[in-house]
Amino acid sequence: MSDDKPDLARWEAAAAKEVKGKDLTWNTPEGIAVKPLYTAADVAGIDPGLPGFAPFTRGVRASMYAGRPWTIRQYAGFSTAEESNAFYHRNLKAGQKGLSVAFDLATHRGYDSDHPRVTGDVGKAGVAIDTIDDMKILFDGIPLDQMSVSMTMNGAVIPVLAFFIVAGEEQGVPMAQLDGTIQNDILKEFMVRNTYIYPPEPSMRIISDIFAFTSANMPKFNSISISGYHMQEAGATQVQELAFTIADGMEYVKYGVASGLDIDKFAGRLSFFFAIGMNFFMEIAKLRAARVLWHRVMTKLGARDERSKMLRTHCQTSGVSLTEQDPYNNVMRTTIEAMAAMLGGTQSLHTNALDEAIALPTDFSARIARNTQIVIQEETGMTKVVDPLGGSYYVESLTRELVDRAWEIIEKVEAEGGMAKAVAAGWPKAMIEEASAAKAARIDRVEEVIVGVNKYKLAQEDPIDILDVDNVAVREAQIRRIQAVKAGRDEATCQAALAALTEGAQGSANLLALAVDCARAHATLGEISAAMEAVFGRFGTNPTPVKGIYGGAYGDDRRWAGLVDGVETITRRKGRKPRMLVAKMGQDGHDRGANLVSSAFGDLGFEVVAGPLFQTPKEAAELALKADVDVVGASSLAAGHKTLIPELIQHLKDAGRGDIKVVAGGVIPAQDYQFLRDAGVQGIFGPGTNLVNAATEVLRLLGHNQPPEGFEEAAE
Ligand code: MLC
Ligand code: 5AD
Repeated sequence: MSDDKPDLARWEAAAAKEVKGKDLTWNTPEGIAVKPLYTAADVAGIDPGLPGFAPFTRGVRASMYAGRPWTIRQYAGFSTAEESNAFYHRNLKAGQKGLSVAFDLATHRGYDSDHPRVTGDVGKAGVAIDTIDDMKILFDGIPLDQMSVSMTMNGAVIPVLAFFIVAGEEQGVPMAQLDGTIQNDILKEFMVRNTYIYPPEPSMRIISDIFAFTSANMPKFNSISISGYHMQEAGATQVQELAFTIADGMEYVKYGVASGLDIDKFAGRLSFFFAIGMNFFMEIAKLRAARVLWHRVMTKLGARDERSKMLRTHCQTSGVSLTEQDPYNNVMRTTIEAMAAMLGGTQSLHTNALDEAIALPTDFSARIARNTQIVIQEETGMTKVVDPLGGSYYVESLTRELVDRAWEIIEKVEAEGGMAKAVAAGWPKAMIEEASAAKAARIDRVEEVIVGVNKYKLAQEDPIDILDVDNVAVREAQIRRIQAVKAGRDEATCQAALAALTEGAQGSANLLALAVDCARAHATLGEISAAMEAVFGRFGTNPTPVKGIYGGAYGDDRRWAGLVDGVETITRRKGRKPRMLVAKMGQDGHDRGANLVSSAFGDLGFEVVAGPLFQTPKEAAELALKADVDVVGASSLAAGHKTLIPELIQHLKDAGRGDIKVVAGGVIPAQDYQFLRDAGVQGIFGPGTNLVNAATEVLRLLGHNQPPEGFEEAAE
């Protein structure tokens, strides 16, 4: 009998015969060679231990979801505090368990709604919060001693946290009882998300001040949410996301310790945040690997308390994995991702809505997203067993591989002096952008399938109902409230509190403590931010698009060569290369799309002017004129397009350069296309646009009408 027992060699032979010798290894974007079969041989020497015990591979709690399921925490916010508050109440009534506030971009960047730089942004990508009055309305009827509240805020973290503390006080809840999380993760902002305000050094000081304040006064509050989410959204591989997030965490701990805090006094309240994309097992292994890595790192940094070494995390299903095309497919995608998050052992989860690729959720799409989690928790029995994949040959082996690969990157970061230095040097951002360009090329070349986008496309898309926020009306309402607050406050007290904050920024007083005084004195978010900006300054950078990755993926592809020819033809005709400004207007810092476009068009032979972030339409127009471009590509991912792009076109016309073509790309719903065309936009490239097709369109606009012989639209 035992002679008959098949061994690995026999399996290999049998499999090779079935597939006629084809290599079944899957080389993932992380560079991991995934084999078609894992066996006991792959987990030799691996002991994942038990849940609730170090190094927490199998979860941070002994009973995990069998004891208490993860928190259903849906990120939301739009328009005014009143509207967002009503939305929260409806969601909580329908089974959501924790709150998570999305602020608008004006708030993120420390501007009041009446600031001239934010006309397109107010109330659009989140809720507008200018004063303590707004914050009180936001949590009206929500007991802050019982409800845990996450606030995604990084740039304007000091005024927002101060408003939250004072809103609690006014509800009669002392700050010691406030339960929740503030994102407060600035390093990843400099790398990928871009809602910073101040330069890196004072930004890091702000984080240490928050650690000091919350560890002394708010024992239930998680002082940071160290986020890899946005790295994956920006195109990072899972290994990059894992490594840079853990390395960011290490850096914050080192700064906290350097500021004089005892590591075990604050480290137990650090939390994490990861994206969960479509590579199901990789994501499960990533969360397990993250816990192992954090335990290792914190032991190294001298933590003694086990709580300090325990990686607790929130997860969000991946926005970038969802599509505008055939959008109901997004429900399946989100379900798969939610399952990966729970099988990986997350503490809290946001599931994206099916309209993610084009708008903020409606009541309908929010319901389906929320119910995705409720169905998993309450109908499937999946929560009854702790870490049900523990011991899986594949998952355990992948977990170890991810730990090892991320560790290599972490060691490189450490060798170069830590993440703050690495971020300043720029190489993590460049690494992520290279991964992003490679991924875009894989999708555009259909080496990676996206159903409904590059394969199985619908002949006709039916528009779905989406949420549209009237930013003009919201802005007017906010301005009225700012004026009322300013008229009703004791001006001398308010100005004294603001002056004290400025003085504190010059010295070493705790900025959050001083900002709480400002909030009590009814200073606005913009005023509190400006009081620190007076000392710290405001930070800005210029994008540096990666070269050769997107174009390089095309090799001698004939469509690509045809486009390169087209660019050369235009170059000969004009006596110079065609020039394009890739413009980012408003406070929208989502630059993945803009960076990709800059890279791809640069690789084609365009002279690309990668415009700085946060321009006003006037500034973008001035840059277009100065650089004498032929075309402006306005990239918009935060819904400001209907305000900002028409203004840009008007400025160009006023300068007598209506001949400069303007195209728009990004998160632009089909419902807005006609509006933009009427305003003079000559090409619109929505989510999922193949860059080769977009380039063909732009060349046509520039008068190059003949696609080369044999040319077909890409990705048919
Ligand atoms: C949990 N508990 C248990 C248990 N499980 N007790 C007994 N048995 C079990 N099985 C206890 C915990 O110890 C804890 O108490 C309490 O229950 C709550 O559980 P938790 O697991 O800590 O969950 P939660 O409160 O939800 O906290 C999760 C978190 C936190 C630690 C990850 O930081 C968080 O909620 N983060 C959310 C971040 C977020 O939503 N971000 C949105 C980003 S959106 P105790 O006393 O131990 O605390 C974004 C998009 C953009 O960023 O704009 O770009
Ligand atoms: N409401 C709900 N979800 C939001 N997201 C961003 N802003 C909001 C909001 N106001 C989600 C999207 C996006 C991710 C960063 O967060 O899923 O991809």
